[in-house]
Amino acid sequence: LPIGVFLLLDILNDEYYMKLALELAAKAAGQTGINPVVGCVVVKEGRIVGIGTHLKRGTGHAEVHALQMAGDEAEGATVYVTLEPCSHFGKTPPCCERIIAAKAARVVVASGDPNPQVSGRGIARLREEGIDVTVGVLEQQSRQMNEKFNKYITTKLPFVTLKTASTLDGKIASRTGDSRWVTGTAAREQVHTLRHQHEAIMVGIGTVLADDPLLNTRAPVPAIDPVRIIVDSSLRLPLNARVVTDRSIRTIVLTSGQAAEDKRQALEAAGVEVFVCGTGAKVDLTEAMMKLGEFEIGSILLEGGGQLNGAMLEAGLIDKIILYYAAKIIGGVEAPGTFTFNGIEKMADAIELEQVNVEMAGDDICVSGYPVYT
Ligand code: AOF
Ligand code: ZN
Repeated sequence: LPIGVFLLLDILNDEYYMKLALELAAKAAGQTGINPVVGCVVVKEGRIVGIGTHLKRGTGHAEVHALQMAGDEAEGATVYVTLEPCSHFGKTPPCCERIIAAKAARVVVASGDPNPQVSGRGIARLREEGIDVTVGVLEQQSRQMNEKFNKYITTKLPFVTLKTASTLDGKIASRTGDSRWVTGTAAREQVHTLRHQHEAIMVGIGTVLADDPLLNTRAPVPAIDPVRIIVDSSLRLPLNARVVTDRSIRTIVLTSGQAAEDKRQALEAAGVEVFVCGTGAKVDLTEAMMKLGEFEIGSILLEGGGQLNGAMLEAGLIDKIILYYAAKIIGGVEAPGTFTFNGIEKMADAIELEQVNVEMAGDDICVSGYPVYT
């Protein structure tokens, strides 16, 4: 066979095992906190001898689990890992040293680790020991899978995904306030998967006063409830709201420097955490994101309503937008919309989305993309 064919087969093999490692990683999406999702597959002489996934922050990294399974078979093997093996002592020891100790011959990495404590040092350390390292196999998939981690680890700010459910004319409720239901069951189930995959869910006080939601995750199988975050500048949150009385989930209220001190104490006594953000009459959202980042909230699912969505967008704090549209039109000058803000003057100043994707969710349409702030 010509050499080109061997090279091609080699590439197909690398992608084959890396795809498996990515699939292992994807299953843990939402359960690793501020840590990335990572999968690892160890292959010796054409056989898989170890597999592993990072399951929870503070517990073993993917490579550790896979090498543990491989045991002595790891010697001379190829290690496929979706993220550059770490080189630092975090909550666990460095994976590159573990790979070196196992005497692996080759390491295939999907993408580099943007963590400033790693960022190329893991790969360099492996090469230093004479291990053959290939980087960039299915890199895009790995990066996309860790978009939340990538932002948080480089900025210490949470990755914010905005989700809305509206009619085709952009209304989230009718002019009488009726909103049950805008979209169908398939879209609503996807939203609960999104809740599972974010560390926190954030809504405005208007939504809480209108719907008294529980803001938990309700999926066909048990799933993780995100921390609840309520943006409430003047602390209008009633002490008998379900987000206050249900103590099974953490609730954080973001408020302004001008909110009443006695109400704040009453909420704290009821078990709610209150963060004062800025000195003005409105919550300083940029400061709020910095504060949440300091408290290790790495990702937030923003579920509006329109006022908060508009304010977050105007402040340039939304990273990803997922819009569900029901194929319905309801009109209503007073009917609330997805984004309530003063708006731009010229079409040329519109906030555009890039990497736009459109797909069906049951009978509803799902449009997603990443806003570009200029
Ligand atoms: C890997 N494999 O499976 C993961 C990695 O505090 P620690 O010890 O869990 O370290 C967390 C950092 O390690 C995290 O920020 C990221 O840079 C890397 N995560 N690395 O080689 C893994 N989860
Ligand atoms: Zn590691």
